[in-house]
Amino acid sequence: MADRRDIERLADDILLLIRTNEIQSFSRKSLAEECSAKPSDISKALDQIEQWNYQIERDDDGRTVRFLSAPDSLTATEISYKLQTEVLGRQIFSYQSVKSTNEIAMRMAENGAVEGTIVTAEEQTSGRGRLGREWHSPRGVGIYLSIILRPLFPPDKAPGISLVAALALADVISLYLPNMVKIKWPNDVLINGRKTAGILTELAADKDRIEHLIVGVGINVNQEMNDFPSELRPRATSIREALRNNNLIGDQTDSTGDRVRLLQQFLAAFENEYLQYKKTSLESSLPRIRSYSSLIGRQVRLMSANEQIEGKAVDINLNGALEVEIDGRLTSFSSGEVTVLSAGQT
Ligand code: BT5
Repeated sequence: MADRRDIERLADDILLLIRTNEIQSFSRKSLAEECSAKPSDISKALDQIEQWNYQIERDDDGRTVRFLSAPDSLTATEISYKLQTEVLGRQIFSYQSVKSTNEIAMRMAENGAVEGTIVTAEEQTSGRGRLGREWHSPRGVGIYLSIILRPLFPPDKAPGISLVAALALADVISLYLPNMVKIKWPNDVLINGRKTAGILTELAADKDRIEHLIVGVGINVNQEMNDFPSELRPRATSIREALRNNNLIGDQTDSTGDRVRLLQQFLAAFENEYLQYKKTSLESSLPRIRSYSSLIGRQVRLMSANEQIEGKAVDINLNGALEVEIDGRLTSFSSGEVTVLSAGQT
């Protein structure tokens, strides 16, 4: 008699078989043969597949089976299916509810997890932003992802990674919402001026060597406005809201943002940017980062660890620092919190 783990493994095998041959119906007999299993276990495995919220077509007497659709769940099976990356997602750990995926990834990295390991969750109860702030992470509607990297470059090159991740994200979101996406240096992605995604890069390093680097990415995908706490509503949005506000979907669509696909697209885009960044820093990506920038050319107030300045943001340099003209002199900042002072975006 097969135990639960055996049934789950069989369900995985069947799933792979029927979804890679989506147009085909399979008889239970052929599934049993293909998977070297007993027909009675096939029924249990099909029940399991349905419990995982996959849609399958089982004819009346349950003799034939066909794959219909996968749930929009951030499971390792879904994320890895047809994932087009070499490194990112080599190991995938998917959770239902965690305090913070960055916290888990940091612990895994300390215990030797390989570069490219990713951690995802359907919900975070203490999602982290920068400087002790919170990332609102309601269940099932967003992407909460942490990526473990082990680059050989020196620690002072780490801050640029947030920008590179923001660039990958801006490119991917722009596939759905062309010309509406901006990057607010150093780590925010905005749609029509509202924050849609944030990046938190955390680092374990000594003076000249990075031990590991955790890139944490939170993306608002399917949130309705009511899903945001009231204080965030004026400043936040989700991809779904933006699509609807721009008449790119109807009100009735119930599953607009395919989170799995978006996550896979982001991982592929970020992998390319990361490999490029390791080779040439921001050299090749800077023109695109500049063109997405919501700050360049604007009068800004910047708060960094020990000062507050006002000036005109004129550029982002090769290290990813923001160059601000203050009383006719250029100063560059590698981190900080920026408010736009001139009319328009915040
Ligand atoms: C960030 O910080 O934007 C980085 C967010 C990183 C979140 C990811 S989720 C996966 C991984 N695991 C974690 O624990 N964290 C990472 P910061 O720039 O400090 O922005 C935080 C501010 O954004 C908050 O103080 C709010 O004002 C606002 N905010 C919080 N949740 C938001 C949301 N869901 N959408 C838009 N804005 C939000």
